[in-house]
Amino acid sequence: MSLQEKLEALKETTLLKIKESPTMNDLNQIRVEVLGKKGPITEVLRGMKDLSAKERPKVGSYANEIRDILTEAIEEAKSSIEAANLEKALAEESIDVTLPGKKMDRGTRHVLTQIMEEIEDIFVGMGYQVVEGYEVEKDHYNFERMNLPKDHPARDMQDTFYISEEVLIRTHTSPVQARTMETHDFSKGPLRMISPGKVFRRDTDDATHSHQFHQIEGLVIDKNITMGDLKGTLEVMMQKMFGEDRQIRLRPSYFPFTEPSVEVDVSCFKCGGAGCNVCKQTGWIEILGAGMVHPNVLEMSGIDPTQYSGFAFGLGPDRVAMLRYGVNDIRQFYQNDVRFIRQFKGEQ
Ligand code: FA5
Repeated sequence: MSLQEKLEALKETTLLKIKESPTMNDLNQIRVEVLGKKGPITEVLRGMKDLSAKERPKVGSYANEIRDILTEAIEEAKSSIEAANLEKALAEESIDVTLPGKKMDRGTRHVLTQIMEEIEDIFVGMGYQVVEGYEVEKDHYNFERMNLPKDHPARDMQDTFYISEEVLIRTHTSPVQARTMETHDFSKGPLRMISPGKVFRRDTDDATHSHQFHQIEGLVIDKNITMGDLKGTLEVMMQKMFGEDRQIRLRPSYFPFTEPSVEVDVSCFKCGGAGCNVCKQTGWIEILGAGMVHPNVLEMSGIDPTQYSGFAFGLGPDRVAMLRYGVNDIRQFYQNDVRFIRQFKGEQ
């Protein structure tokens, strides 16, 4: 068999093998065996020196041609294996967009945050500013500036966590009043503020008391502010919170920082006044404390009580939430049991 015939046969058998090779490995093996340094084509090219001058270019170019044909055939076979692999992967990883999606659990704001934001919105709508104070507060602002000097018996109404003799964690949001009053510039208009926040008392935890709870304080100071303004403001608030036909009533009470002081009741939102379990058969629900700011409090904040007057009120959003949702134990708000919390979806 001539060299040319040998090369021709090699081409045919190799092309056949390439065709039948199912994997990249098989193809690589053929490349090494046939086209590699120890392969038959290299051998032919090496043996060229023994050929006659006439035969040499013919065999040489034929061997090169066959090497090119086989190299190309191997590359082509590799490409089609790669394409098939890609095709297979795409088919396996394809996404069925018609399958139902995985439901992501979304958190909600805590029910107390929801109530506080609702109350804030009502007052912001009436032109109040929202002021946040300090949870760690000075005795001076928490008590003294609220007309409760040291040893005043009414300090017993708010059993206090003291950090030092002069520093405590606030027992109510009223110190924010004192701080805001001393900096307010009345030449720019009346003072209308609310201050929502956390407060702390050494109360023994039970169904209606928590040692940590929330308050929202309200304060308005201007010339000629009267009890009528207080009553009208609270009436609007209660109607927005508990329904358009709510009424309120004021009962005399005592707070050292207001004079006169009142307890405010709202007509029962459940029975409308007839008597039920929510209002303990009275038709009325006690909802907050309020009054006209005591002249001493104004004076201590640098406001002339002969020129200015004001009203203040303080309510407990925890108790409001309990009433509205029929929660019978305040401690549930603080236990963070998701089965409880999830019931209050609010706005998402
Ligand atoms: C005050 O703290 C006054 N600073 C409110 C005030 C402000 C009156 C301005 C007049 C003018 P009182 O101690 O009553 O008042 O608390 C107000 C509200 O906080 C109560 O009506 C109640 O809703 C809530 N509250 C009081 N103690 C607790 C407690 N341990 N757990 C939950 N809520 C409480």
